[in-house]
Amino acid sequence: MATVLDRSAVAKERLSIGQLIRARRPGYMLPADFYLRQDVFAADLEVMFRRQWLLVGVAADVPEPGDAFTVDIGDASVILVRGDDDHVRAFRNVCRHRGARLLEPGPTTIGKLVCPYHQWTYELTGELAHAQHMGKDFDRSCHGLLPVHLRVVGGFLFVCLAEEAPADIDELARVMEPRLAPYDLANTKVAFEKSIVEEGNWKLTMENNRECYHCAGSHPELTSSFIAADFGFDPDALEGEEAEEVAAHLAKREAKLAEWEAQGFGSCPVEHLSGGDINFRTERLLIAGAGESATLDTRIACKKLLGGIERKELGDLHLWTHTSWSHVFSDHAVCTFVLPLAPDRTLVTSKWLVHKDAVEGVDYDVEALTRVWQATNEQDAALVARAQRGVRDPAYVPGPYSPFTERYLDLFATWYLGRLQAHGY
Ligand code: 3BY
Ligand code: FES
Ligand code: FE
Repeated sequence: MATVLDRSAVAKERLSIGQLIRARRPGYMLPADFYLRQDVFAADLEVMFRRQWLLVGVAADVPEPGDAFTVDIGDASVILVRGDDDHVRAFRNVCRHRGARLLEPGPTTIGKLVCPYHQWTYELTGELAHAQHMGKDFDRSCHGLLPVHLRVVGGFLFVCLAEEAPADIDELARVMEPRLAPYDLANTKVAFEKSIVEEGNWKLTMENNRECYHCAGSHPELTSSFIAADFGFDPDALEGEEAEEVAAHLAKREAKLAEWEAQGFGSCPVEHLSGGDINFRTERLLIAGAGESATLDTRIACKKLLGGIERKELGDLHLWTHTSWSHVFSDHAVCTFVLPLAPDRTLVTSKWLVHKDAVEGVDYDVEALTRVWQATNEQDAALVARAQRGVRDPAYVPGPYSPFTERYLDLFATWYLGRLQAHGY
């Protein structure tokens, strides 16, 4: 009862964001206002989205020169385009004349970027090529598109809207580039993609992804291939058959990692950075069953393997960032990233990548390829919406995280609050 009263007192007082940060109990979920308030959402957009490196796509989104797409980060829209020199660049999607939006959402292919308003025309390098009626003294070189930091890491596209982008993307690149190199994700194609608007705060989406506590209860498809124990378990709570299964998995894991290491694929041990600006985690995970891919039968879904890979059973090389999760298998990769739309709405986009020469209907079947993660995403969206509805209820008080299966949530929440503080909140 006391806690419910406390919560309404907080609501009446309306704590500042700094006070809210200090009100969070370590090891517990965040106070409700973090998931509900417009000013917290604005702070999140500023600190977690505009100043951070964000995974927003894959090189396969823009396979050929002239291919472009846009991504909206709050009010800011960014164009990603592959130039004639084959380099991918990013620009603010705002005309330097009177500010009109240049490109509409969605993929497109262009020779030059022509503003629909008065036809100012930009090269794919961002330079202003033509602007009629501006007089002979008009300096085109001062009116190029505003560049946005872009970094391609092993086929993943990261952008950063900050003037000065955090330098520790170098650390992510140092770790991920050799891990991703054998899969040659730059030479893949998007076999399928899907966006879902989740009815919840983006942090609930991320918290939900950072644990597999809910997997047994909610993900019948995913758990055919995904091993929840790799994301933590309470050793004292394991009994009988379950204890034996986990022990057998851990022994198999040791042997497998040693085998991959010996064969030159790399065991890719856990690297987890959440102390500075950037937050990422990567590891080569084992896959259950036949051990090949995140499919219902745990076998590859695409006959043509990624890169020059010949071995089907290479585990699941995963990468988490603070707004994304990706899983790379021998035959395909699934990359998912989030963009916040409102305090209680989040856009979640997944892309399934296969070798660029793989032929649909011959090498792969889209339904079989996407079945597990499509089902998982739908199930997760329902869980996030359920969590948001509960958090909005005046009876919500932050509950404790499991020290075993939810330790990444605690790390995430602690890192998040630290970032807000580092930026003056
Ligand atoms: O996608 C992921 O990486 C996480 C790991 C645990 C639950 N979720 C599926
Ligand atoms: Fe773009 Fe005028 S606003 S050409
Ligand atoms: Fe899930």
